[in-house]
Amino acid sequence: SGKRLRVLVDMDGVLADFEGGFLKKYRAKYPNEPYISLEDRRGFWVSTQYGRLRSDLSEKAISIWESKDFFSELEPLPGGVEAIKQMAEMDNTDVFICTSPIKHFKHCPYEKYAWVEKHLGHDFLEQVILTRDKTVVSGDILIDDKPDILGVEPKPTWEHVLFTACHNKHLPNGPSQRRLLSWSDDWRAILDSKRQ
Ligand code: BVP
Repeated sequence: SGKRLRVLVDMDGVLADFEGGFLKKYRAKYPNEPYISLEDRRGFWVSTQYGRLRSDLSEKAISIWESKDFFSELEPLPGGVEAIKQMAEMDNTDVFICTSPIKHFKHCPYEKYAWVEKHLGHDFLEQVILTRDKTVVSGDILIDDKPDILGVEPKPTWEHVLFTACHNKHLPNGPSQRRLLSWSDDWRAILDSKRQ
């Protein structure tokens, strides 16, 4: 009953395994350099933590996700593809993938579309929103692993549901911030809680 529910789902760290894909390719390209295990990851920005490890490692990290085939070859995170397909088939529910491309635009935007076509099908390309500012996109829920989602709109329409990732799992939960622990968690209950 009531109006349709609009769900925005982030891509890196929620549908696609950015952290796992990064670490695998970083270790392959720089086998003699130190690295940060997924267990030791803290903070959203991989480049920042690598830069603190040793200042030259920030640019080495950046070189990984700026490389051709990085985004297209990311593995799906467990249950994500199935969940978003099921979400899209629910009554009165509109689902969009809302993702921020890197500013090195040679490969990333193209490969994000290629990933969606490969894993979710050609028709799902209609649901892709590429934006560097998610606060100007309207929706009821944004499922995203980035703890702080800021932009020019101080009062976004969506409730941010924090998707648990290696870099945010130790953060204390804010007063009102809800979490989705994984795609095995009860995402249907979170959606239902927003329906009128
Ligand atoms: O495209 C991803 C990778 C990039 O930022 C984008 C995050 O998009 P959302 O998940 O918010 O949609 N990215 C870039 C850096 C460093 C750049 Br310098 C990083 O450390 N981590 C990261 O995810």
